[in-house]
Amino acid sequence: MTRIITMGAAQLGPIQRAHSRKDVVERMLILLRDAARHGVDCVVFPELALTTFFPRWYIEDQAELDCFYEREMPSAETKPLFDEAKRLKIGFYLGYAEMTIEDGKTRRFNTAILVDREGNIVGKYRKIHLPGHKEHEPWRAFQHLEKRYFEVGNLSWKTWRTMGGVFGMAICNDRRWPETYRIMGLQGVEMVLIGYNTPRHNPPSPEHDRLSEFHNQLVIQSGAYQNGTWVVSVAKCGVEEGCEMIGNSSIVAPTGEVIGQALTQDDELVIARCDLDLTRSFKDWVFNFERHREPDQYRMIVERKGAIPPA
Ligand code: CDT
Repeated sequence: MTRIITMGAAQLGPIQRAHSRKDVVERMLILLRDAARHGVDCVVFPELALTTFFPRWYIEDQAELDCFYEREMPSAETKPLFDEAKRLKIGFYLGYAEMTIEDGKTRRFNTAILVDREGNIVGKYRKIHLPGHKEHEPWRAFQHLEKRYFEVGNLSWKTWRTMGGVFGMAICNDRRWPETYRIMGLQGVEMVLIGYNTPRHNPPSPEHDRLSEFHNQLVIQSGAYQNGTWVVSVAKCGVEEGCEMIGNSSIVAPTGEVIGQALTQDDELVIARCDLDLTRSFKDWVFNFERHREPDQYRMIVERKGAIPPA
């Protein structure tokens, strides 16, 4: 038996600060139409896909900062993307900075939505692992102020039955943490969608810079295999406002193998036919959670936050 879904990793090259949402949506429409020509069912756009990666700057003026957030989805600027995707019958994942009012309080999240092939928003995820720092650290070549500009996501990781499979979402730094995949694995996920912005240079640990692509591959391939799921992981990349971000957008099979990968650091569409039933032999045998997991022995994972080595 096969359940094929054709996935498109819609990598975006750099978005400079001067680029408007309209400019970006036009680039997305080009990728979307290319996807349609190749019979793609669902495309994945990156994290914070509508603007430049603004956490690289310490911005004190709240009004200036707020320009990077979306107050509604779709908005007048993003509606053409929703309309065209619906017309072409293509689902999509879209990452954006969300500003919302909940219980009379303004809240800001690093968010992704999943839209089905009929144009309905079927799922929302708010990034949980926020990397970087909260205060201005002028010694850095550039800032990484996600901890300042976003709250920790409050929706956990869910999965949704849509487009013929069980879909889940994560955002960028989440992909480095095994808990991310396992929580979706425990909900039977078959297709994990991830968008990212990964600067090559990490100021506190520059000795890791040369390993950026390797670490990217390592985590998505292991996450896929250990949970018997497909992973489509998509970059915004290239040199954005003087800061280089890695590409390497990938489609990974439940075998752990990369079956499609971007070659550029620019707008690029990577396509793969993904058989959702390829998840079965992993979910039924080596990673049959019901048969082999021992949750009683894992209590420390939720009871302890930081490592405490023996005395
Ligand atoms: N956007 C994002 O989460 N980027 C991080 C950079 C880590 S270094 C602060 C990532 O994990 O790729």
